[in-house]
Amino acid sequence: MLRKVSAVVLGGVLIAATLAACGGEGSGGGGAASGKDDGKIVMGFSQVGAESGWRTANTKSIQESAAAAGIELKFSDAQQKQENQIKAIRSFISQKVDIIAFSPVVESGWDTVLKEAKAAGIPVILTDRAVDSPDKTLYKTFIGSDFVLEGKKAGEWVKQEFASAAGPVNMVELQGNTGAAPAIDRKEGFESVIGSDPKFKMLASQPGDFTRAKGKEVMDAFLKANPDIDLLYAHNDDMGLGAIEAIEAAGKKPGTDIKIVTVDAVKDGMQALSDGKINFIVECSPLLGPQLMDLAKKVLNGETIPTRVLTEETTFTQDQAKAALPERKY
Ligand code: GYE
Repeated sequence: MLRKVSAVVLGGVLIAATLAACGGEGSGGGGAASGKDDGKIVMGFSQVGAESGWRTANTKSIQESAAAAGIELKFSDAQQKQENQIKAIRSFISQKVDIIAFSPVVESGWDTVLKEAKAAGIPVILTDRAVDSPDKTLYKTFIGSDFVLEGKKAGEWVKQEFASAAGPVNMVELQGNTGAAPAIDRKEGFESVIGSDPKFKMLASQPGDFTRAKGKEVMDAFLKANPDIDLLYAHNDDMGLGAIEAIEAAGKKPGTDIKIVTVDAVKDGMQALSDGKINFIVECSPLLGPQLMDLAKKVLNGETIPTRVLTEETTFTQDQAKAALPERKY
């Protein structure tokens, strides 16, 4: 690991002076004497889980780019539980890693553990998903997509697609896991475009936890309760793919009888789009690893970095998916 004192000094002259005066704050504060200085950055990363194709690609991106950047990665899979993420972060703090990065499974409830990291002088980078902590000094930056914009793009497509329909357009929505930034924001973005038009009716909207299995189960229930669904908006490809199975099992044609718009554009989603079973996908890139490693190095070098780093993304129609599939990396 890096010598703790260098990270602390770079964090601010005042903090360094305070630590020196307290003799390095006992066991929790690190200090010049702790950890051998082999110049290698150690990053603790707490991942949400392995709920979707997006997440698998994201994990691969982070692991590969850590190796390429010469950063030692301590990787922990939280299996979609916030308590596991908090445990992992506490363990990273006690192992005195140089930097912590994580993708918060839900938005709320992080202040205490983030304060603990700050008190230990360990910088934190949020990747992929945001937290709702009012104290922005608890993390250095947030790198990831604009989920509200993604929801808006999905809504714009729906508006266009049904522009000449007399209405009502009966819609159902599969949300991501409750309380997650992409679930909250993708819903909000979509509603901001569609909500004002009385032609569009949201018949049902429920969490499908970003997984294929839950997407299928919830869509199955939607179909049983609503015989006349025109459109499904799924917050990710995996839930859309699960829903396709439910739609086919109900004897309907996905992409034709029920139009489908999803978010992510992972390979399986793009395949279904090019096969005509999905109608439109809003891209959300999971390839955050290289930027994360770059930012981590800059933070530890004391460089100023932007507090928000946005990912660039596009959208795909069925024809565009056909063209993009051969080159698709995830
Ligand atoms: O869209 C979904 C995953 O946080 C952007 O999480 C991510 C989302 C992604 O499970 O597939």
